[in-house]
Amino acid sequence: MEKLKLAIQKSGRLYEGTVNLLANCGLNVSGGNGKLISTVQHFPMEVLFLRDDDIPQYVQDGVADVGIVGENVLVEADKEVEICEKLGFSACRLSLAVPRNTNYKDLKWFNGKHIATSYPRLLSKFLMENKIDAQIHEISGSVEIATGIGLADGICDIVSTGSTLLMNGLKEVETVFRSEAVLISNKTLTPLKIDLLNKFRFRLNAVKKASSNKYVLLNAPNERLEDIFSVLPGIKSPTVLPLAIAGWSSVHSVISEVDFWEVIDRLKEKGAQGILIVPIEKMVV
Ligand code: PRT
Ligand code: ZN
Repeated sequence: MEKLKLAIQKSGRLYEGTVNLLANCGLNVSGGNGKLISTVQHFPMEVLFLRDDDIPQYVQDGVADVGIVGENVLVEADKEVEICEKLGFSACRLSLAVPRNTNYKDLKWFNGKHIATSYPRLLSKFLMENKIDAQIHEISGSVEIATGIGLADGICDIVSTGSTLLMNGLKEVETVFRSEAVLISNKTLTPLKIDLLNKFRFRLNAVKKASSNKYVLLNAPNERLEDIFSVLPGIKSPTVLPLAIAGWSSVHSVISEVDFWEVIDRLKEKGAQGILIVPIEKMVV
């Protein structure tokens, strides 16, 4: 039976998020111990464990059908692949940073300066768009020490918490690119592989939707229900069940993580009591 070949990072910052997301989709994989390939139970999928930098190329060439990789690596690699889904983990940004004591006002500061980076393609596109004429020094690692050792005036590197910059006496001054993990696919999949990919994406979306929504249960006097429904649209409409006490109901619905606190405040104002919020595991709508 044909299997969908998925390339994922074998270890590193993408690994845990990827494996957790797959597990939430009912796809249990385990790498480690130098394993290169693993099969998945109950779904026709084979998982290839690779270095993240190699994933775009493998997917372009069809060695893997799909892959999970950071957008930063994908765009820098500049390969012919399709982006299918943004996955919402391993969020980070590619930023320009300069020594902390620099009198930096705006991007023009970089004119005529030397910038060290592992992302020459993304950086040169950004500099060109902003009409900045700077010299790019491509280095493959430890970019954060480049100014300290006199190799460059500034750096362009991946930042998430900012603590690496801080520890190296640097300050972040511009964001060049925002990144998160994405699912990519080969551009010429067979109809059978496309069908498998759609099944996989269906699971991913059910998990993504569930994690951005909460199930809410509350009690309210019957005369306040209409008011409460106006704040709680639910998927179709809220579920209403009578309580053992006459004149009261229990209302069940789904609310999005984004406006969660605002909705809770408004529910309280409208007379809701005993509000319970429960996580949702999967959501198929
Ligand atoms: O071995 P392999 O080649 O597979 O892995 P790798 O070492 O090249 O990559 P890895 O595992 O470090 O990162 C994989 C992906 O995670 C990156 O391509 C990004 O998409 C994403 N990601 C998210 C990050 C970070 N956060 C991150 N903080 N990648 C790197 N960093 C590094 C950054 O380079 C810098 O050195 O962490 C440091 C900055 O972190 P803060 O928290 O101090 O700001
Ligand atoms: Zn890498």
